[in-house]
Amino acid sequence: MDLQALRSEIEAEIAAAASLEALEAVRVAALGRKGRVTELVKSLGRLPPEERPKYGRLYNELKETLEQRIAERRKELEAKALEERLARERLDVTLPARERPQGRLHPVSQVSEEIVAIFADMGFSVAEGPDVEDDWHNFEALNIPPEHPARQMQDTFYLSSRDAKGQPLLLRTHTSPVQIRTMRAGKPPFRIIALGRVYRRDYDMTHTPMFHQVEGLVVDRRTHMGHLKGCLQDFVRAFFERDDIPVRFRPSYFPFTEPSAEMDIGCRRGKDELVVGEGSDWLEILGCGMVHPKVLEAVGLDPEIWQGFAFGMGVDRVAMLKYGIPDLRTFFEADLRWLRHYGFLPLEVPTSWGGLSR
Ligand code: 2NM
Repeated sequence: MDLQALRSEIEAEIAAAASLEALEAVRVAALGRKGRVTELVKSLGRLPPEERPKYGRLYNELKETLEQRIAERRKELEAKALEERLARERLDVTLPARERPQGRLHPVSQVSEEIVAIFADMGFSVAEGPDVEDDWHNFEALNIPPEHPARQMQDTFYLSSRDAKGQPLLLRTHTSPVQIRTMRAGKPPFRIIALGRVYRRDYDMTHTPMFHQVEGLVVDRRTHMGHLKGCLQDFVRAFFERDDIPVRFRPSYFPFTEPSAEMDIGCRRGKDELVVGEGSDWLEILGCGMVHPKVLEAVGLDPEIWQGFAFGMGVDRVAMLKYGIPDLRTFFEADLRWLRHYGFLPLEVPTSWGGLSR
């Protein structure tokens, strides 16, 4: 028996094994229970006794050498398999986690986030309150008594349930009751905005029975009209993303402010277009004023110590102006084609430093 030849043959098979499975087959054929080397060891019994130790040693050497070769080859093949798997499963971790999302943010959501980002930068916090209000928070505390013409002006949705005083509950006609609740619950100074749904009985090209308002309130010991003007001028310039927008304040009337004003911004009216922020025309953008002493008294603040300014603006309307959406009624039709056209990518969060709308 040529042990040298057998050894070379099996070593060649080991070297030629291209996979772990092939190597295992080589091992079984050589060193398995019926393998060629195993059979050799078994045949020792048939040799004359004096030759057994010599061949025993040789066979053992052969077996150990082959086991070692196989172990080495297995290591090589395992390393190769790992390399291949790593190459196959290679992942670029800098790729976006998902494809572009299909869903879009409604322009009202986008513009609400833009407005919150601007006022948050100025140090305002966001206050919230219920959509279903009582007469006191929505009217009485805001210096709108029952027979006041403003109450007829506000076409209110009344509910059939009543509050503790027997007055019918209602859907808030503005977000001002949030300011009333916030002032009653906390201690001045206040610097808040309230943003959300409001309801009025009205429906045409420019009015829907539900729409969105943002109102702001600043109360401190020395707050004055100059603060109001600077704050609101900064706001519209940040919102329309142009720092040269002309603004003007016109005297107006609201029951809850004295004096009251309306703020206009410069605009240009073309045949079928409205350009905001330049031109010699004016466009009304919001109402504002100094909080009426009676409103401060209603929430338990001494108007001789505390004073403040407030403002209110239509979110839907400024969304239409900023993003050129012509008909308010389309906002609430839940038309997916409309949303695909006018909507915003949900992961592009507006910040005043990253560009509000990009
Ligand atoms: C406006 C215009 C002017 C306003 C007043 C208040 C409160 F609660 F502080 F008295 N909140 N909002 C206000 C003032 C709202 O909307 C056109």
